[in-house]
Amino acid sequence: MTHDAGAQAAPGPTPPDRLVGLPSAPRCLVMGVVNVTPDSFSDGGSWLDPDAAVARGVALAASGADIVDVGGESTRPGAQRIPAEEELRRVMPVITGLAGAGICVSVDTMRAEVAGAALRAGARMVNDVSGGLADPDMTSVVAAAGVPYVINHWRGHSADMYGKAVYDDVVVDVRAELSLRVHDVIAEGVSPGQIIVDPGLGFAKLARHNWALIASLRDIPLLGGPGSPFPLLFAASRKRFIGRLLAGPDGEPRSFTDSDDATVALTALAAAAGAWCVRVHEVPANADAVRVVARVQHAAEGGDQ
Ligand code: PMM
Repeated sequence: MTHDAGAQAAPGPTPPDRLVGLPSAPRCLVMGVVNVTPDSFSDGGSWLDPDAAVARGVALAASGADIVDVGGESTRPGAQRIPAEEELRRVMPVITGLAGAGICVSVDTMRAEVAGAALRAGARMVNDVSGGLADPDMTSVVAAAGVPYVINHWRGHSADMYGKAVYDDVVVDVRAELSLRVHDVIAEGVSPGQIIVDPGLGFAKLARHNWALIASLRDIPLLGGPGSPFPLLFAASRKRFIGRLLAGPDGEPRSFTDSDDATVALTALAAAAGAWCVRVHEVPANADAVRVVARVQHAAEGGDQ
């Protein structure tokens, strides 16, 4: 697959026949994260209590999140899987509470059983970091519900993913593998208009792979076939490669919370490159950044003439 240099996903509101059920705005959207886990990268343990998690999701929405992403299984490097019952126990009260409060909820899960329960409780989209590879029943659940579906680039579970971080050309390879997944899930009944793609920063990728993908972000959604270019979800927030870039003189990586300013810089770059949505742990500065980018894009299109 070749790079389509110069092409980009068009900015502006989502067309009415795409991503049905989700908010739409003439800017990049913002997805706030609530990890209901004891061990996620940056916020593990903070929102394990259901009431605290619901309050966090409400606060994220109040501070500008268009969507709140609720996950119950950590995908940090080396993480071991948890039983489905435990994942359900963690996320269901939170999804029920947030959806009941009128918030647009996304469920971050690799399991069809969890996705189905979350959708029945009011979640409006499925964010599957495995892109349907972890659970063969996932696509039929998503297809039957007709909801938007995030296909994240993934090569295997977190326990051993770095052994799979081998690419000839990471941009070409990620696009080719995403393209295959998109083709397969469409063949399994998912509507092309409900597909969102994500380059999967940190998933079977070393820091240099993440930077190369970010440098070619405009090319990622151009996968050919029905639905292309696809809306792109960008999820760099607080990931380790940012902390490593910002390491102090002693080589110690910057902490997760102290890399939030760099996350905002990446949000601005992603929005300017046509990202549909950014997934972030701290919302306000990112919500400002996407508005600034949209205003500049408006001017660039001659909107001030
Ligand atoms: N990363 C994490 C969790 N969910 N979802 C998508 N679509 N893309 C990602 O890159 C992604 C994700 C892990 O990050 P966290 O534990 O800090 O939330």
